[in-house]
Amino acid sequence: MAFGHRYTGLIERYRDRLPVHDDTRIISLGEGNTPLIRLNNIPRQMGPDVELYVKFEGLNPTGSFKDRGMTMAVTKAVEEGSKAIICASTGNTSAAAAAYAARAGITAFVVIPDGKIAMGKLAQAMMHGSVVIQIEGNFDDGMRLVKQVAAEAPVTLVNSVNPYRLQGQKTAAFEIVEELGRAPDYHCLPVGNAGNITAHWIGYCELSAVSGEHVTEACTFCKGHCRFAGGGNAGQRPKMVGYQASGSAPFLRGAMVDQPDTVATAIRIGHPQSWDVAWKVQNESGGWFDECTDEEILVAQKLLAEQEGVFCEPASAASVAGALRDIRNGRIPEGSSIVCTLTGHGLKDPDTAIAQASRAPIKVAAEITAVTRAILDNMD
Ligand code: AN7
Repeated sequence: MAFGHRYTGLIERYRDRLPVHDDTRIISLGEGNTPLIRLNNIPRQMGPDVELYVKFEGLNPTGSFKDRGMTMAVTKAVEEGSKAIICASTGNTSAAAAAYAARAGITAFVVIPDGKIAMGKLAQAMMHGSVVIQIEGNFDDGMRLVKQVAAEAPVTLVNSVNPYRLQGQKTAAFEIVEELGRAPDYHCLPVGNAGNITAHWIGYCELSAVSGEHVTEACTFCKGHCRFAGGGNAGQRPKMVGYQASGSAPFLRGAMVDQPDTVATAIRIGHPQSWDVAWKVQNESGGWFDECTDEEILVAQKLLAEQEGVFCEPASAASVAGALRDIRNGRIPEGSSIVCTLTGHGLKDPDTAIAQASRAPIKVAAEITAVTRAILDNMD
C-alpha cells in the first residue's frame, strides 16, 4: 500500500457497488476491513481436517457488524434530509445507531427491552447521547412499535427492514472473497432477524454474477439498490448456514415464537423481519438452519476465548458452536473451507463472561510469598 493511504470505511472502499452519489456526504467511523482469522487450535483437536476461519466483526467501531449497515443507513438518512433515526434493538443496533447519529449530528431514538440487554450495549447507547426508551416487552414488541412510529413521525427507521442496511452489510462477503481468493464452501452465521445472512448472500451473489444481472431471488429485497459489478467468479457461492438459539428458533419451528428466550440476548428474537427472504437464501444456496442450546453456545464462546484468543459475545459463538457440531457429524465434509461470522465483541456482555469464566480471580495479600504461592499453585 502506498504511503499516505487512509482507510476511511466501507462506503469509500466499495463506492461503485453501493447506492451513493459522487457528492453524498459519507457518515463513517472507519467500519469494515475486519480480520479473517484462521483457527489453529480448535480444528487440530477435532478430527476432520477443515479450513476454519472466523470473521471477527466484533472489531468494528462499536463492536459489532451493525456498523456496516449503519454507515449506509445513516448516510442515506442524512442525504434525504432526516434529522432523527429510530430503531428497536436487542442492543447492538442501538449502539451503532447511537454512535452514527452522534457522528452525523442527528438524534437517535432507541427502543430496547427492559432488562435482557447486555450492559456494554446499554452503556454505548447512553454514552453516545441517544434517547433510550426501555419498554416492558421484548424486541419483537419494540419492532412493531417503531414501525408504527416511523410511519407517522419524521424519523427514519434504521432496522434491517431499511434496505440500505443490507447493502452496507453485504460488503463483509466482498472482504472475505478478496482475502481467500474465492468464496468459502460454507458460511455460518448466528440468525436473529436473518438480515445479516441475507446481506452476505446478496454480496456473494453480486460477486459471482458474470453479467450485470440479478442472480438471486433474495435480491428482490434490494429494491433496486444493488449495483452489480459483473465479471465475477462465475457462480461459486457458499452454502449459507444459519444457527439459532434453541429458545429463540422460529426457523427451526417453522413458525414465529412468541416468548423467545436465550442467554444470547442479541438473538432473542421470535419474529424475524427477514423471514421470507431467509428461506430463499437457504434454498438458493443449498444451506440449512439449525439450533444450538445455550450450553453449546457458552461452551463455544469459552473455547474461542481460551484456545484461540478471540473474545466474542454469546450470540456470535452460535456460529462456531453449530459449525463444530456439523463438522464432527459430517454434514460439513472434511476438506471444506468454512467462514463463521463472529458478529459482536465479548466486551459487550461482561456479566455473562464473568459468570462462566473457568477461573475466578485469586485474592491474596499484597506481599511476595502470597503472590508467589498463587503462581506456583496454578502452573499448568
Ligand atoms: C451479535 O441489535 O437484532 O440475523 O437489535 O447483535 O441480522 O438479526 C442484533 C442481532 C447476531 C443477528 N449476532 O443478526 C439488534 C439485533 C449479534 C447481533 C445477530 C444480532 P440478524
